[in-house]
Amino acid sequence: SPPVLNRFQALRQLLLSPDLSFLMEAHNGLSAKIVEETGFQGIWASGLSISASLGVRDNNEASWTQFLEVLEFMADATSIPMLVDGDTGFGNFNNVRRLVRKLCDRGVAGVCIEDKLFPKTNSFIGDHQPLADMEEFCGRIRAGKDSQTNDDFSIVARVEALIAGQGMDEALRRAEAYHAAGADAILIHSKRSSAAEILSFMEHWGQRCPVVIVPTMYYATPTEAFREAGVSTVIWANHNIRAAISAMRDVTGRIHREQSLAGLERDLPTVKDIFRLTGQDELNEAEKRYLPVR
Ligand code: SPV
Ligand code: MG
Repeated sequence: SPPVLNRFQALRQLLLSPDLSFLMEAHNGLSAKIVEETGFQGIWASGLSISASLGVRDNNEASWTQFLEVLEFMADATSIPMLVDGDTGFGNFNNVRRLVRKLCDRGVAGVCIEDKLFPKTNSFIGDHQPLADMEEFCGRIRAGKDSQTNDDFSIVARVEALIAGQGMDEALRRAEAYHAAGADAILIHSKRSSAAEILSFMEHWGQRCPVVIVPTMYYATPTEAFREAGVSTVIWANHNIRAAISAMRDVTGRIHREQSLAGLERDLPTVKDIFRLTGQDELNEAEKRYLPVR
């Protein structure tokens, strides 16, 4: 049987394996558990989703340590690897160094950093987002790689050139520079409703290193097209927070209208299900072992 991989090795393998892999968004410990028990091999800890779940904007309004607290709950709640959305790295190379060390400490298998400036703006907002200087961003990648305290920690460099309207040549130039700076994979992002520019990037890039994509806006593209293009990993980036919003609106609206729980109960997971998800049984067993018998 194959050797059991730790989480750092598992993410590395997911990125390097020739098969198409998938990361599913989660934004807290509970959603991370649901992603794991559904059978996903890895978690995307989305900045947008975690921010939204805290009721703030995806503009680094939550501090990086507040973000880290959420990530710690997510990592503790699961055993599959997590790729964390590290936004810009929360500053310059020095902030990236501290971030990477803390993520390694907490069992987070990898971080994605994007070539923009702190405080970041979500890629789907506005037209002309300023990009980081390419050399400066390479320094952030090198500093991150030099700071990882686990050899198998991964840094994914996210290229925002297409988002910023700077064209394919600039996207390829930056991807090449970030790869040379030591990035373990490139995330190429697009806000188009067609995957054409992503597929074109794949063609030009070849297989120089693993490529990660986020088909939020080109959602109608068949997954087979990504497989055929040689994409390493697809991130389903925000679909649990969006599902949570519709589920919460639905139940809150019904209770508000009906002023009763009678018609609702059978449509919801039971309280027992919550106990199961959070491992209540384990505590009951532990109490037998550790509490004095009275
Ligand atoms: C996120 O999920 O926070 C991402 C992906 O970074 S996106 O929202 O498409 O920028
Ligand atoms: Mg993000």
